[in-house]
Amino acid sequence: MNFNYTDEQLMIQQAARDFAERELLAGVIERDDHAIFPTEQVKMMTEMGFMGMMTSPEYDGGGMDTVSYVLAMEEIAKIDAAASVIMSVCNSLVNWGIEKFGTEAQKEKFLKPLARGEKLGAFLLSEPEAGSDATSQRTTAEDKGDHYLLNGTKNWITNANCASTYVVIAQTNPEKKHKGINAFIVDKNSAGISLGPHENKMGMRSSDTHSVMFTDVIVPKENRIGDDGFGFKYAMQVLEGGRIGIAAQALGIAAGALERSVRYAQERKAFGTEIFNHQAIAFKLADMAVKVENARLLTVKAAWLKDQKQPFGNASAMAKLYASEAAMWVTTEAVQIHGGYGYVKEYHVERLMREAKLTQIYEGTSEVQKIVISRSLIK
Ligand code: COS
Repeated sequence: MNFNYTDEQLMIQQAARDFAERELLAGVIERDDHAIFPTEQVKMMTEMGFMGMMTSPEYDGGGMDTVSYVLAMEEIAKIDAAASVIMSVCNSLVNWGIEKFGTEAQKEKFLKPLARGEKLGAFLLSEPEAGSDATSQRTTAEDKGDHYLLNGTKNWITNANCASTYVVIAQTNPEKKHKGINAFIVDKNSAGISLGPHENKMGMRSSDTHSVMFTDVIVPKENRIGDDGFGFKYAMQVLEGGRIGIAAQALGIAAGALERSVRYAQERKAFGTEIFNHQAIAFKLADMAVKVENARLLTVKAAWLKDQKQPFGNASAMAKLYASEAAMWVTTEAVQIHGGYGYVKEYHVERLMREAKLTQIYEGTSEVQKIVISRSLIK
């Protein structure tokens, strides 16, 4: 067993940390307040290769491993979790699935521009009535011979507006239930696609979230990913990888809250001494540090298993469950340690707490992760 990162992994971690502190920190409160998309920052992340970092060089990506991705995600999420989710959707929900299951033509046409960051991607699975119950897809993809006709509505779609390339999950043969579901690559500029208003969210406010409506959208047959009926399994496998990204994001949020709390506890005085010297605070920090470290170990292990081409679905569910619950707990304690200052925006921890909440919900709620983990116990 080797707990050391490679020189390359450490270099990526450092680059992400420097970038986040230099470029993301300054405007993060304002972007969150006014729900402003980080256009310039995303452009820089693209130039640094973060949007296609796990895609292989053969398809114009950075060819980095999942451990490097986790390290970069953690550093970016520490400062601006909304920027990190834009990156995680592109890397793990869109690019990875197309590279693993797409045809050569799909990779040439869609993956390469995504990996170069010229285009951003979005993954459209959730619907008004299909969140956790992902098999209940109401969006239909009618087989019309040489093309499919898409109709329906997708909800809470990250990158819905900024993306050019959608991966859409839809039902082709309802009588076959989940075995009738397909995954399609859809050009966002296709006729018949419209977006709902930007969602006014509790946290991750600057990420770009909308509902997306499809009305008789023509999708060429060659845009279907995998065999007919592969769509549900496709979504499940893509989410296995996605959950490592969200675990890393939750880890970053928790680690950011811990760092801020340690700093604050050494500056703030009460009862004649820095509050760090009060055991009530020091022990909170100790408990926070243990949770952050546990989250890191589970997340890096899931990433490592994926890099070793070993099964990682259960590990990613554990990492996502643990890291997101830890993030919620750690950020709540961080606000408590900061007292009144924690409840105002300038100290960042209230934002981290709002951001943590979403990690318990998206890409499978904590309860869904428990379904995955508990089922694996009796397999
Ligand atoms: N990889 C490959 N196949 C998988 C899979 C995985 N990780 N998980 C399930 N499947 C397959 C099953 O093997 C089954 O196939 P067969 O019928 O051929 O045996 C099929 O998919 C249906 O699986 P299952 O019966 O387990 O489906 P359930 O309806 O019970 O759903 C959960 C399982 C709840 C785990 C799933 O629906 C889920 O993950 N929901 C949350 C979705 C989500 O994360 N939404 C948020 C999106 S934000 S982008």
